[in-house]
Amino acid sequence: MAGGKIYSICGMCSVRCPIQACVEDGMCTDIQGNPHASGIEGALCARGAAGLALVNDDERPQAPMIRTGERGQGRWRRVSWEEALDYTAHRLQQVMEQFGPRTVLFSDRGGPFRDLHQAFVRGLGSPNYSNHDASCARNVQHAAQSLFGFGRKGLVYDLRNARHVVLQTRNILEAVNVKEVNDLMTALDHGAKLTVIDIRATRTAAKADHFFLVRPGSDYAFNLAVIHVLLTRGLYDKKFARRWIKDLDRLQEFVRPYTPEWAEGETGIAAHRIIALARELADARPAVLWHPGWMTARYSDSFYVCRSAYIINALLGSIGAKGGLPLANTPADVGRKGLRKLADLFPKPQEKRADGVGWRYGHFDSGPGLLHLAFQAIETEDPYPVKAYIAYRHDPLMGFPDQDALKRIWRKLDFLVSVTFSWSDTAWFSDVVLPLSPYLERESILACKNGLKPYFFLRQRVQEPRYDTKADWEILCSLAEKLDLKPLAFQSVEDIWKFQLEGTGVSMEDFRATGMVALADKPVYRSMEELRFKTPSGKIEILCERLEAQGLPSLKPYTPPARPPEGMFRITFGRCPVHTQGHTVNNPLLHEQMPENRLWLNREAAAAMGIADGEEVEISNNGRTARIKVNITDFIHPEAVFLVHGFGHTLPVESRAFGKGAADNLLMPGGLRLWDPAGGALAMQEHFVRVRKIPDA
Ligand SMILES: Nc1nc2c(c(=O)[nH]1)N[C@H]1C(S)=C(S)[C@@H](COP(=O)(O)OP(=O)(O)OC[C@H]3O[C@@H](n4cnc5c(=O)[nH]c(N)nc54)[C@H](O)[C@@H]3O)O[C@H]1N2
Ligand SMILES: Nc1nc2c(c(=O)[nH]1)N[C@H]1C(S)=C(S)[C@@H](COP(=O)(O)OP(=O)(O)OC[C@H]3O[C@@H](n4cnc5c(=O)[nH]c(N)nc54)[C@H](O)[C@@H]3O)O[C@H]1N2
Ligand code: SF4
Ligand SMILES: [Mo]
Repeated sequence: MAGGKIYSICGMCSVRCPIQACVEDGMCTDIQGNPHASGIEGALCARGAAGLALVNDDERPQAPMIRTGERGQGRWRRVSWEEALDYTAHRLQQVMEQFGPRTVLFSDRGGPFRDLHQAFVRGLGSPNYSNHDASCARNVQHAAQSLFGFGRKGLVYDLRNARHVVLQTRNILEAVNVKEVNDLMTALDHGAKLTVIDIRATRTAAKADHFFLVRPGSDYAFNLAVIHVLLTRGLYDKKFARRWIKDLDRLQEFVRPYTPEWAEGETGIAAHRIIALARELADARPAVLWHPGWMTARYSDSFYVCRSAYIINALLGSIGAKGGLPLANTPADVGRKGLRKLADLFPKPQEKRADGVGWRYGHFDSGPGLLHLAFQAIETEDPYPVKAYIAYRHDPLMGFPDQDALKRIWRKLDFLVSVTFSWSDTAWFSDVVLPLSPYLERESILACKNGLKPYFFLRQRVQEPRYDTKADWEILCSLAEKLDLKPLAFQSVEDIWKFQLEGTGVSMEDFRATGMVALADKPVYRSMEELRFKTPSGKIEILCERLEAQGLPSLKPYTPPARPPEGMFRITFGRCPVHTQGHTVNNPLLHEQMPENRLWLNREAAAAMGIADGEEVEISNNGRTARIKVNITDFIHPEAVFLVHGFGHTLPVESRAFGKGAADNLLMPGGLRLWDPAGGALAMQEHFVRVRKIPDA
């Protein structure tokens, strides 16, 4: 590791782009995108470029800590790894002996490295592995499953080859995935059209051919009208529909009343514009990609918005099509063997999940379940108590609504441990903090990316840890050893890699040239005939038995979103290009780029309250109050205010982020109980906030 180039994987957000790091004298000097990775071609986003600032930040946990004061008080004892891991293993053992292994809950950030985490939780004998996704993309996941029988990642967004891309609740140029941005820009260069549907004009909207500023929460009406036009005017792909869509007649009947003229009243978008869009999409089909959304934990009908977006794609014949949403290939789909799973080292626990997923709620994906329902189980002890919680690179106190309620619930835990590379509200509230090495200072297990051209990839350690921090495998395999989970007690990462590669025909040597191992020579577009949808009929099912069995409609009639009460606004939120969620706000470089968030406020609303641009205002909801400066603009729907998520930090250990901007998640009292029963995700935009001018002191 003395010098040269090392291929690895970015860890500044959950996209995990391939990178190339330069090393001199064992120290990383520069990072760029991996030039061999298709769609990356050397590029990184601003956050990826700030990876070294993370490594060099001394305001991150530098050694294991055990709490000495009350939870959240911030009084810590710095301990050795030996003591921290012994203590953690001992406390977990205590809980498991007293209440049973099922009372241990674990959540992470999902993604390609989760196999190690799942193995650990299985090894403990708990069914309660969960992730962040109830606060992110679960509605999209469940929408895909309800129609296709497989999840959202069973389809690829073929942006590069699309002729028309529709982004609805998707700010692709600011909520960044480098490959997606590059692919979209390439498509636009080649003449593709871009349509953006948002409640405010984003940088993505600035590049669009068509921009629709919709009433917040009315997207379902918009989409139903598009379906209406496609069906009543015969603009849909009839051949595809006949072959692949079941119950089209029921859809036809259902959308009859949802005319564009009706939708105009709901969405504020002129009927003729909706009709024109449907026509343009029909002209471009099947190379059309109507994005089903990503961060869709927003409304009580977001699941149905995602579902309707997928249905529009199906009507345009773009499911399975080049330039639309072709089928993702697993290694098996291209005749190769996938990585051997660490989770298979242990039998699958037979116990029911504490969140009720898979048995009480038969229509949800039991993979990661639904974390807010697991939190509910901590509170109610129904179906059984949950006594220990491992928050693994996860900060629910910022990522889930209603921090006060969640802290109240967590007080019932006997043991709470956080594994993280930065301070977070959750880490601060934990009993033990196990500091993870930042991604440049650790290696990870091997991972596989399914897609048109599936590949294995490797995160390598670029330099040795600056502080007393450890890699995931070091932490979990040591705990496994102490807890007597022998099969997972690997002594080196090479042993893990060897285990994973067994039977794949790939060796570690094969990663040397580019850090990745492609499993196919070129992108493979499998034909639809090679696929049977994993539904009972083998087709795309408009009526979903699993939903109906729960008493939930497959085709939900439209209910208009509540209008904000006088003087109040719907809270909306999202990303900015230079920060990731809540954990980069204190990064020295990124903080410099954007030290605080501002509240987007419509110009007329601001004028009515006598508020000037840049002025600090008070926002509040049911006794929760924050202060934030306003950004006055014509380009946001007057019913909404918008703020970038992740600000408003209050931890004294983060000197840069401390007290800057406001936290949207604090303005959502009762939000843990507001969720979509059909899609499972939280409905975090079903809150109204009051904006007040601060009287002169
Ligand atoms: N109110 C509101 N709530 C939201 C959102 C919102 O916009 N508004 N957004 C939602 C969305 S889309 C998501 S995905 C969730 C995110 O919620 P989280 O996943 O909790 O958020 P992060 O800040 O990405 O990461 C959590 C912690 O993991 C630590 N960490 C440890 N190792 C790593 C690593 O290798 N890489 C990274 N990146 N972090 C590591 C970070 O230091 C951080 O403290 O929040 C959701 N919640
Ligand atoms: N720079 C950066 N990139 C990221 C992340 C990050 O933290 N920073 N996080 C990653 C993660 S975890 C995720 S989930 C993705 C999220 O990716 P996106 O979902 O694309 O990002 P968001 O900014 O959350 O939301 C997208 C847009 O939805 C709009 N919106 C809000 N309400 C409505 C509505 O009612 N109707 C419509 N049509 N639009 C609405 C918002 O104004 C916003 O512009 O980004 C990923 N990429
Ligand atoms: S999108 Fe940016 S921060 Fe996220 S993994 Fe890629 S380079 Fe890193
Ligand atoms: Mo997300």
